[in-house]
Amino acid sequence: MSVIVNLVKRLQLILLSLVVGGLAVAFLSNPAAAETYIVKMGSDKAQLVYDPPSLTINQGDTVQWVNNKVYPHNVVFDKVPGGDAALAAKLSHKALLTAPKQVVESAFVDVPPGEYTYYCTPHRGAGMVGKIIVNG
Ligand SMILES: [Cu+2]
Repeated sequence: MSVIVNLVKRLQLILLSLVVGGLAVAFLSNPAAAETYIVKMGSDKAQLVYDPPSLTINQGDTVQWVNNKVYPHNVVFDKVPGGDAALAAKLSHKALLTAPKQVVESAFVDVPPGEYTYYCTPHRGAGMVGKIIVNG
């Protein structure tokens, strides 16, 4: 009788450790879901700015730029970590956006952490510059 009781106890312990282990693996291997952030091009008060001008995101997140006011606007990355010109070009949207609420987006997937700066070609002189900080 005690043999069976011991066996059941042992099986319970094994089952419990499997459940706990499984939960731990599921919890640790589930990365935070990727977010999508919106940057307005031209503030609601029609200032020549990106709103917000600076944005901190995580690797894997996406940024959408929405044509809001006083367009045309565009998004041209000039400085990216490591000075990678190909990466800067890939993230940029040089074509001028002329239609209301037009959207362009860049996914910051498989990119190095650090500061990414960009500007709007027609309004750079007016101070329309932006920054994306990608957390490592
Ligand atoms: Cu602009």
